[in-house]
Amino acid sequence: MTGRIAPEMMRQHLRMYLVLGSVNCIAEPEWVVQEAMVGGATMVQFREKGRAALTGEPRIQLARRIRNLCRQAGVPFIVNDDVGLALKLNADGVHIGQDDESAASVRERIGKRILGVSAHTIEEARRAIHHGADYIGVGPIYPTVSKEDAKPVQGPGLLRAMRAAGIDMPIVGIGGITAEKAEEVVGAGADGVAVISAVTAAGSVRDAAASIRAKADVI
Ligand code: 3NM
Repeated sequence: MTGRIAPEMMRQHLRMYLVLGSVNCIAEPEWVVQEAMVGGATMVQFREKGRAALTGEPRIQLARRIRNLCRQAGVPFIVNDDVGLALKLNADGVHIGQDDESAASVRERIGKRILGVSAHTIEEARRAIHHGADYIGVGPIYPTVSKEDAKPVQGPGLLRAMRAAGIDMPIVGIGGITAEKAEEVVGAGADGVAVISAVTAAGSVRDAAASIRAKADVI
């Protein structure tokens, strides 16, 4: 790749974005990733957070194994928050929140890799674009059990408001999204849906990913 990712390509990768860490998984995270990709996951984010999260070498090893699975499947592998880990593993990109290192400084460090930034307001979205984000994650759209410090629920209205305000960059909705809700999120203007529990806690990971993907594909 010679330049930064084209927005149209980014939109495709965002269609069904699996976010996970070992804490989110009942089964082995590697198996969850594999099954979700068979079901149709289009991008994967390694987000090893929470009280029982792995640290040190086991965390790095898990990230590396997930990266390898993503590579084999041709699915972009994104690391949450940790730029050092992303560079060490030569990940395809990094996702950061508003409290992490500034987007402009992360952009400098990661070069042309994918940069995703969480945004909860139109103002934050504009700043993220200005600082070099390739996509923004907007949420929580619905109530979530997967993020302890989640902001107040925004509803799909925030997506509509962002599009109405002229924000045309790639957007993924996140927070409490299920197969039943995916269509509404995409209908409100998101290019795709980012999910944790609807896939990681599903009886059939593969079927859950497939049904979310099918709903997110209907634009
Ligand atoms: N970020 P689930 S909500 C990681 O609002 C994350 O920025 C959010 O998990 C945000 O699909 C969230 O299980 C958790 O609700 C999403």
